Amino acid sequence: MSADAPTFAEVYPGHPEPQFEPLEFIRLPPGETLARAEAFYHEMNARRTTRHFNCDPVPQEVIEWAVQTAGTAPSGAHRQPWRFVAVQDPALKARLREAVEAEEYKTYTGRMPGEWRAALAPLGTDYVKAHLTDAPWVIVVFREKYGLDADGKRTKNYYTVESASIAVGLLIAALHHAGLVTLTHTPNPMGFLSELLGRPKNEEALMVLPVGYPAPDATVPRLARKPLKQIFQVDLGESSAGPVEP
Ligand code: IYR
Repeated sequence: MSADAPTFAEVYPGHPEPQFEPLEFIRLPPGETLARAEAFYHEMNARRTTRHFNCDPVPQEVIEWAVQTAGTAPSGAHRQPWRFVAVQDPALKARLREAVEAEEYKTYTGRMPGEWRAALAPLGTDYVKAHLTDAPWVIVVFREKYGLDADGKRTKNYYTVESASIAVGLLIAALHHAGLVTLTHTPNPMGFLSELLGRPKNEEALMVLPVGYPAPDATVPRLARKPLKQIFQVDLGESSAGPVEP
């Protein structure tokens, strides 16, 4: 860094110095780090998205811990621009399903272009969203597009899609770790979800995740995950990992 690097006061004129505290960190022996990295991969690789849920209850506390895990995600300017609305009321789930299916019906029977249809054919998804009423919980994730201060004035948020999507990733991992299944569902358009769940206009639904236990006869599409060599490159690709294959 050059000697004439700007000071904090020059970069952030008029702002108080940020407050720092020591990082709490336990450094693991390298062998344990490797073992944990591998074990976590195996745990997460056992996760599957299924459309077939049963109605066995899941305690609210479990959902709350998973949402707290999601809330540990990093976010743009630490704005934490996410809200998790957990729906368990059967009547509300039924209304949610009805509204989702009305949109999805239009998508699947009309507006879905041929290429998209071809991409989904191997997964066999359709407009019938029984999981929205079968699963004991449906978590609707909203991203806070902008903040509202006490006077109702808009405050800017940053990287809200990225931030809320990272939180969803952690949520999915937490639910799987807890022994539950979920399905990432992205109804389109999503506007009706704000109205149905009484969310303010600064929030926009991002994803819908039914959560619960799989039905005894649950199935999943037969599919393979891309191997490491297809998703990973080290440096310029001359290392043992080789270049990412097209
Ligand atoms: N949102 C629709 C369609 C859909 C789109 C993709 I891309 C998927 O991977 C799965 C479904 C639906 O939820 O059915």
